[in-house]
Amino acid sequence: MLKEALLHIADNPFAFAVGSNELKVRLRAKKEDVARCSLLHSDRYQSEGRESGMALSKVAWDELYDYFEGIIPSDTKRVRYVFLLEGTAGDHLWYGEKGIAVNREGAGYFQFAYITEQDLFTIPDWVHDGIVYQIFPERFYNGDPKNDPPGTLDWDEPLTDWKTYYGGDLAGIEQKLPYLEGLGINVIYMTPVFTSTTNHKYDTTDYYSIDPQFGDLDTVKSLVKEAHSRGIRIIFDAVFNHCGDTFFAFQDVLKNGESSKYADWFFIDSFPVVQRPKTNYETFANSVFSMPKLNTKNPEVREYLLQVARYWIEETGIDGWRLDVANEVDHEFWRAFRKVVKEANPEAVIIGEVWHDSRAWLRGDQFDGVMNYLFKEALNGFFAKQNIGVRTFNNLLTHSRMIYSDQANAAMFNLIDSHDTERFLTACTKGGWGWNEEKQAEGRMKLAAFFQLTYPGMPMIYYGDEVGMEGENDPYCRKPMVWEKELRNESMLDHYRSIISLRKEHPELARGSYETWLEDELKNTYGYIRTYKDQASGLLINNSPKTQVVKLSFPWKQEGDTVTDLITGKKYAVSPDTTVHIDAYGYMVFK
Ligand code: ARE
Ligand code: CA
Repeated sequence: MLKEALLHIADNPFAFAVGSNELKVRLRAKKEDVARCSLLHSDRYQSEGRESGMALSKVAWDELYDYFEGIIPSDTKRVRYVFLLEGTAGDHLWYGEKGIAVNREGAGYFQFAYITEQDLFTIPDWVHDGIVYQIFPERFYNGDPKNDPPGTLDWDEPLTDWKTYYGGDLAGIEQKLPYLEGLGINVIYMTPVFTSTTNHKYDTTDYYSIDPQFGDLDTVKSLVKEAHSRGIRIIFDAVFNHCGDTFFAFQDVLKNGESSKYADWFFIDSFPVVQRPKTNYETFANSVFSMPKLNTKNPEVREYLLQVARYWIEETGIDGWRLDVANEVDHEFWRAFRKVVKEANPEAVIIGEVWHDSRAWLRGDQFDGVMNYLFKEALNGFFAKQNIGVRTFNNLLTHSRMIYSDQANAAMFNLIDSHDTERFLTACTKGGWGWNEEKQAEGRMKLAAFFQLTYPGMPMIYYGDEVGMEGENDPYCRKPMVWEKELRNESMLDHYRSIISLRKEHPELARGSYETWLEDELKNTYGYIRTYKDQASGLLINNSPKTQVVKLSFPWKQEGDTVTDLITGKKYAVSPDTTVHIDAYGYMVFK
């Protein structure tokens, strides 16, 4: 065995409690190097020699490594364990805190001292069944023309730049709840709605008021109440990294300079404050003068923002927050934020906006999940751009799951695009195999949506994707929602509706574990198994432009059983040489 590749740390994400009396452990080894992985465990105070044994299973692999997992039960919550590995060459090694050794004494033990209730990473149960719909309110539906800002364009006028208004608002979202309920989603995440000077509202003027273009406090209350009555939860966007330059505190600094009592709310290099051509204060990104960065080290700022977080939950009953530029705000602030939010509503969810490895925020003390851009990158490369194959696709997904605990993986917002990226269908038109392109792009988009809707974590649908909207990067990914039946892609909409209801009917598709079933680089076919309690489904996708013949084995079935493809209803007998034909860009679900 390659000792250098073995890795376990008695800490998240290699060891994490999944219940008050259950510790999940994960071990990494060189790929195809370890034939069997087991461990001995006991209470930490137990005398040696009285440990229980337990086998771990291989749950995933990527380019270089295999990953093994198991759940150690512990009545006392105090866990001591040592791994025993058997190499594919028949050699044995022990692995504990002291190191890797051929004899058990040389390895010592790993210790998970105590599973404290306070440190347990808990996410609301509803999250496991969450299907999210992202709305950019200015562009979803104009429910109240009376609040339209001057110069509002007609809904069907082409979008030509990023400063225009179309009149979308909260009343519009409320009026379209029946549509969303029919689609099958059960969570709405909307980009910011507080008073601000832009259409995107990421530059907050007033954290305590709803932008009059969108509505007011009553409009929100009514929306939340009506959404809740339909089983739909509402998530707000918290822009706490920066405010708008129209925010009262920054205005005071602009006016009073160094003597402003808000001077320390920001990061100002010198006085007087200069906004253009280059700011002498920190902002979002590079010198975005309208977005001064907030100093969350200052207790007044911290308290102010925490009160905002509490106020909207208590006042309107919203179900959580998505956190803008979350990785540029200090961890201490987010820890305090979690306390406030979960105290106000233990069922609320917290989703950070972090585009990269987010381990530092996903230990149970800050966020529940993040906007899963690692997932997006994998799907974009595989289905849309077609510049990675099955193996790389699997490697990227494995990596994105193995860096997190189960809880974090379940609370991900799994997106394929957003208001900050080109639309997925547009990305699909840029990849592929060069013939019959339009049809293919649609087929690949549908396949990607199928995968997104059958993967662990919360699928997040960006408004309009389900009706075939296209658009390049910001601002063209923010065009007004297409509502006319003649203009929308009905076949795409049917597809979304049917895969969403498939996910709801079969709990393993939402709540189940995930295992790679099959990866065929040449045929571009990929399979995965989802298992939850006594339910299992094997899913097969064909990411190639032609029909493929695939030989399948069904490890969760016996020879002589039958499996049914839930998509076509067709039955197959389980035998050592069961083969199936799968259409170009087709998908099958065997149960
Ligand atoms: C506007 C224009 C843009 C123009 C930009 C230049 O629309 O066309 O390029 O100004 O200044 C909001 C608005 C945007 C607006 C922006 C600035 O929605 O329309 O852009 O404010 O006024 C990084 C951050 C990530 C951030 C993205 C955009 O890490 O947090 O950049 N996303 C959030 C929101 C945005 C919002 C803001 C932040 C600001 O979701 O909508 O923008 O409040 C790599 C990097 C990532 C990077 C990503 C995208 O992957 O690793 O860190 O994300 O690229 O650039
Ligand atoms: Ca309006």
